[in-house]
Amino acid sequence: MTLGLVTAGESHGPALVAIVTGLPAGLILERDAIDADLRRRQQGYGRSPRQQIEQDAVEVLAGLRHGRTLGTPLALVVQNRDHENWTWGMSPWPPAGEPTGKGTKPVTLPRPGHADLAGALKYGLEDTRDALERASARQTAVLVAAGAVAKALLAAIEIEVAGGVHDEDDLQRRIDEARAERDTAGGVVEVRARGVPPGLGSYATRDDRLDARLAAALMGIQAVKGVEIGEGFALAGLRGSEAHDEIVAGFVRETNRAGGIEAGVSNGEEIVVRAAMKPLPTLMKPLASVDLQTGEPGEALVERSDVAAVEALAVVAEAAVAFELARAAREKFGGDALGDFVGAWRAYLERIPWQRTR
Ligand code: EPS
Repeated sequence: MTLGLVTAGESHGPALVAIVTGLPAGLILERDAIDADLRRRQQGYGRSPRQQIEQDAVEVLAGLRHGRTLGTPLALVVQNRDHENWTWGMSPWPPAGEPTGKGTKPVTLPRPGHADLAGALKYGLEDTRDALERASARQTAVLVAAGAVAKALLAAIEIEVAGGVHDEDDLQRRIDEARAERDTAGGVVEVRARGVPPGLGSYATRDDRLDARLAAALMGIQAVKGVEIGEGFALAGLRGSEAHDEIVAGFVRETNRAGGIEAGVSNGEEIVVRAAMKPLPTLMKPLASVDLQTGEPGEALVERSDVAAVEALAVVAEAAVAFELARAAREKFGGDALGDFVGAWRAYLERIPWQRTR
């Protein structure tokens, strides 16, 4: 038993879609809780005016009846309100009538750092919009909806996941300065998960390792260029005697430099992961580029965008971590009905001599 997730959707297309498989039957979902996370993702300093157009809210098309999961694929949808300005440009079918609205002219000046050039070369595109629309971080909206579902499942086994900005102190100042210079800014976010029992993930194969999965999930978010678990990169400079977390009575630790994961397996301490976001690649003062049509030097595409989306990343990273933890928990505790899943978790906690401290 495992959880599956597939998403689809272009930034200015009609809607974003996620299908979550492998949920147990009988999990109660709160629409308000999902929508609250969608709103959190939209807020934050430095976002584009796009966020005043969108009012993200979840729609459920399948897998739920009267607020309870059916144990069948759960289909989630978040509409793109901005699509009404792109009905010709982003029409799924050949558009009727004269070009009107946004996205009608091909984009041929790729932005360094975005998917434009890679997509054009790889897929043989003449209009980089065919790449950038899907590569856009807009799709993180529906990932957050799936993450909210994962958080509901984790709550049933008393796991809580929370993301926040790591270098909060000077973030706003850095964003203000970047905006004033028509530039962009990045930052670091941190996600913590409390209540994770020892034994999620495995050292058996690379694909089972919880740290590898969390890193892949975080790296899979747009603009993330670095991930660390616990003290991560700083551990490399320490001696072994300073780097590891001694085991004390109850099989718990007094320090948590490992960030709650050893050998790819949770060890019962808080899980701590960080993700570094690069400055966003759409600049109002564009970098050098080359026109895909003419081969002539030019300046990269300039279009409406965020100055920074670090606070949004904190919410998205929280969702990604929650989804991976829920997936590992489904693999460990299984069960077709929610009660089976929770019962297996309880029995496991009774079996192991670990003393739960939080
Ligand atoms: C994005 C570019 C901007 C962001 C977008 C991600 O879109 P637009 O050009 O429509 O303003 O606002 O993020 C969202 C729309 C969102 O909801 O997070 C990009 O190129 O990745």
